[in-house]
Amino acid sequence: MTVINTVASLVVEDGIGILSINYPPVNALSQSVREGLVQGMRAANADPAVKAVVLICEGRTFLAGADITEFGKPPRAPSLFEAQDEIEGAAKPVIAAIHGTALGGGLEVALCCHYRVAVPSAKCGLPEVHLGLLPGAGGTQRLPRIVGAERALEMVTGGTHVGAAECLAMGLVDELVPADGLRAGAIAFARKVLAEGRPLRKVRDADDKLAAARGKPEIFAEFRKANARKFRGFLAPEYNIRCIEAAVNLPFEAGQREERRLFTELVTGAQSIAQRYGFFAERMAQKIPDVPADTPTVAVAKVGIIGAGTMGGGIAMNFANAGIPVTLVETNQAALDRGLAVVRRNYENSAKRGRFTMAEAERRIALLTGSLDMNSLADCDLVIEAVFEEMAVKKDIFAKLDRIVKPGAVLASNTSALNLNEIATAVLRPEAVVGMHFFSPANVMRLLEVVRGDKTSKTAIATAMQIGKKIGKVAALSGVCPGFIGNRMLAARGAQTQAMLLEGVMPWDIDKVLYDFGMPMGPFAMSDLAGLDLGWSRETSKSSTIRELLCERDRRGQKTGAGFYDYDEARNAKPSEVTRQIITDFVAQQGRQPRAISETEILERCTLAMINEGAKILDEGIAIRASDIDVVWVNGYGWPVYRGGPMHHADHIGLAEVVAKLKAYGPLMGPDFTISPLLERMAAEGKKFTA
Ligand code: T1G
Repeated sequence: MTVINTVASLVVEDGIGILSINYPPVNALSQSVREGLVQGMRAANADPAVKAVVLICEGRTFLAGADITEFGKPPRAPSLFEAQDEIEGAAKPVIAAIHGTALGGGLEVALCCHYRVAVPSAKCGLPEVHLGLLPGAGGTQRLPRIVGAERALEMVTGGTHVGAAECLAMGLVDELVPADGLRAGAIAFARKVLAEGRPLRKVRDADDKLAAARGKPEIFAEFRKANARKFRGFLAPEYNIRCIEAAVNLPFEAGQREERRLFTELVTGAQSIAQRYGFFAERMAQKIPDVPADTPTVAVAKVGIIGAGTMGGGIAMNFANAGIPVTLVETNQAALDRGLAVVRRNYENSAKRGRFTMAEAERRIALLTGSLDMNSLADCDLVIEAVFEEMAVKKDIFAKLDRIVKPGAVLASNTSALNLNEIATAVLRPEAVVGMHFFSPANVMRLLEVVRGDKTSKTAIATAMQIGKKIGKVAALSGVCPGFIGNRMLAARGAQTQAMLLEGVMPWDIDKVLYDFGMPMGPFAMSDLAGLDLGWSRETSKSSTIRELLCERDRRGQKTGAGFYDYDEARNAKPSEVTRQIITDFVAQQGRQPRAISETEILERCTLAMINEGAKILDEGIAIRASDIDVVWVNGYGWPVYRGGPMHHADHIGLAEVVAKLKAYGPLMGPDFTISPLLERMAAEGKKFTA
């Protein structure tokens, strides 16, 4: 064996050179890997005993992309292009042997190989768009030459990981090899290539798939139109589309130059910096300083959920999707049947949309068992309470669970704001009690706020974080306070939006500012969607707030066809003159003078109030780090990922500027508003939250 460098080696077996990369954890294309590829290919090319080369990786995956930690730093030779040139320009066939996930630059390297084989569990993709980027090493030029323009558009703008079977069908992979025989299978394929005298096929030379799209600009116009809402505010998807257009309309070299030009613009831009920050922030959130990675966890083989309402049913689906059986407990048969029917309908709709087969939907539904008896939860490893947000109800349930559920199980509450420490007083094992706050719709929203009580054990925390990742959630740890991280900051924003209504601003003006900022919906549209009458009753209503006035007029939101907005039968919203009059009259009745408020003020009072509350959350130790706060807001509330999150946004503005603006707004921020001492201190010291 020839050791090429610390991460690469070359073995020659009966005429086949096996160039192997070993750079844990994901064989990212760091400088050492690039060097190993260049030197290894040169050695293989120069060795007359080598008739063909197999490029393979050790560990869990094939090359998983450029080393994201290198972005923003001075480039270090050799470049990825040099490595690709050594492969594509080789005088002998090079075969990529793919397992795990060949992603980004990893797939771009494989596309420079003459052939590609993969095990059935392998996946290929160009997910750079999730980093605010585009494939910058020829991916946008080579991929459409194999799969065609339309499929390439979907792959580069969706950043999806495509399974090996589909890659084979598209021609992205030439052969599937046995799951437990990648190396042998790749060598056998290399021998076949030699025996059959197959050509040194270069993807860059293929043109027939591009010719099919040439002279059809409508392909791109229709794709842009169909995805306008999804791509709203993002730069990277549009730049990816332009690269595929370049592949169709320009020679390879010119197309690659356009790709590099657009890549350079993106990689230095604020959006990609924010999205790369978010990539690492999600992974950092998994790390809890005093709960080490080897903390013992509870193996979760069976889950119990109390409450089969919207949340309970959605939570149950997460576990069924991961193949974990769930027992759903309700208080009466009608509620149980209703809950299970909603779950069934959700699965059937997903199957109808082609997300998976109806057989798969039935398999997941079969993992859900309904019960009216809490004793059926006795053997659960994890029980999640998802009932009405009422402390007495929750404590009663936990007291019963304490008597029923086996020792060692984790007892979780899905409470969105209540004091977990008080809930834990209801049991004799407070160390087993943890918060697992899912976000509605629980089977869709990625965020899981894991709440650590004063007595919560490290095992309970580690288990909640681990199972959260297993069911595809992004977990972030919160301490106990009203609203934890996300809802506490939402309340801080709400104080400003409610105050601005009383200053004469219309709800739709506030919603527009936050929607244009990148939020999926404004706060008032959200309220109409959720229903204005949560916690409201006609008996106690006193026309003392705008919400009460609306509810008293049966304007309770989308469900009644009117709330802050008026809705047509398709639930399309439009500003309401009735609401305008209600607000105008109420403001006058309060003796307030309406004033014009600029869009800038609306945005700043909302976002700076959130940043200030985030600083307090950090200062109180409710959040471990600022980036966890951003993980909460991006994944739980739809803060635009290309703006990083409230704390990243604060750094983008500059903390000194944040403090100066808050001071300038002064009393407008409200009589109870105080600037976070931590924020002031960090601003004075020129520090950043997310350095
Ligand atoms: N660079 C650096 N570190 C990476 C990395 C990467 N590309 N991918 C993962 N890591 C680290 C990650 O931070 C974590 O570190 C550990 O590896 C395990 O990751 C030129 C410009 C491969 C599907 O976007 O999608 O190529 O926390 O927890 O859940 O055109 O990692 O342990 O210290 O995510 O098993 C394109 C990104 C780059 C792939 C594995 N490639 N990675 O998931 O493990 S840009 C990507 C992933 C590019 C070219 C362009 C996933 C994974 P730590 P993990 P996982």
